[in-house]
Amino acid sequence: MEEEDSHRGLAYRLPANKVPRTLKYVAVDGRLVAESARIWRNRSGEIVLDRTHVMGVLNVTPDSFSDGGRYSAPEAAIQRALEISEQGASILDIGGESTRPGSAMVPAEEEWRRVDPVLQPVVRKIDIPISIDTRKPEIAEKALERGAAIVNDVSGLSDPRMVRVISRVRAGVVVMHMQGDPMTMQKAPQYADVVGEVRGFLAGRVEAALKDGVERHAIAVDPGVGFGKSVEHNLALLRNLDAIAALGHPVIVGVSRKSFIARLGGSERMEDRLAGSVAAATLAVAHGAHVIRAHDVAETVRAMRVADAILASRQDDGGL
Ligand code: HH2
Repeated sequence: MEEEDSHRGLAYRLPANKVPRTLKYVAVDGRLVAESARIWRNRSGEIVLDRTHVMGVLNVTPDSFSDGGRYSAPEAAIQRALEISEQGASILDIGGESTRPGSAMVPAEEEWRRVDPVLQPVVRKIDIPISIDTRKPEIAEKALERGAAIVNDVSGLSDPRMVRVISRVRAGVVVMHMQGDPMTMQKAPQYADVVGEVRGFLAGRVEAALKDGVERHAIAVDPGVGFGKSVEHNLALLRNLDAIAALGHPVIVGVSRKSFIARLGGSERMEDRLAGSVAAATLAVAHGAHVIRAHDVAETVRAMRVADAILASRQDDGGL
């Protein structure tokens, strides 16, 4: 076993030809579809999907469900951004609006007032790409002007102006699925076939983005765990992520500290949700996720290294 110094510290480096993904081609509706994504391009370069990447969460909000208020002061937020980068995240996701269940939309001026003082200093200080977690094209546009590289849109590009903002500057994008809107989405989420419907929605939004000039390799997809989904819906999506990965785009999954983790893990306390979050992330990766969005960056990065090594060793066995 070869151990190497990575710039984040000592880490086992997977041999380059051993991509720890579980699928190359998969059958969906009786036909073989695209190879699992290998790169994700953004404005500042590309992320090679030869290992699992962690997207570290930085909420500069007073009311986010797990860390609201903790990083609303710009100095605290900038400090946390540096930590997230040092802990091995591949992407920093900055958000100025909570989309937790029951939340109302924040006016654009207020959202920008929260993000603006943090974004530029952080762009200067860290070298990982920054994504802006927003549903508003005007926020995305300003953030991209200030150096963000990716737009993370939990509304799945519902505002047609968003696609133009992204394609104009060749930004990366996360297209996420949500049923309804944050205010009401958890009241009574309903699907006849949650996996098929989420996959169909994402495929449609990807097609629309491509038509409007967004580059294929810039588009990642996210099933939107907890966004208009019951515990059972979340479990079905996590178990069947390979059907989403078969779209041929990088798959992002955000399970970190979400309420289904509390329900299944047996404790509502925020500080008790780490183990369940890592368990869910690990299985998501085994089912085809490429990027894990997480609050607990150091722990998730370490766990994903182990998960990747196990998945890669399966290829050594001829297990594919
Ligand atoms: N989850 C949250 C926010 N943004 N983006 C993507 N792509 N995927 C997710 O699962 C996702 C997301 C919710 O988490 P958080 O940002 O911590 O909470 P809040 O919305 O309360 O700020």
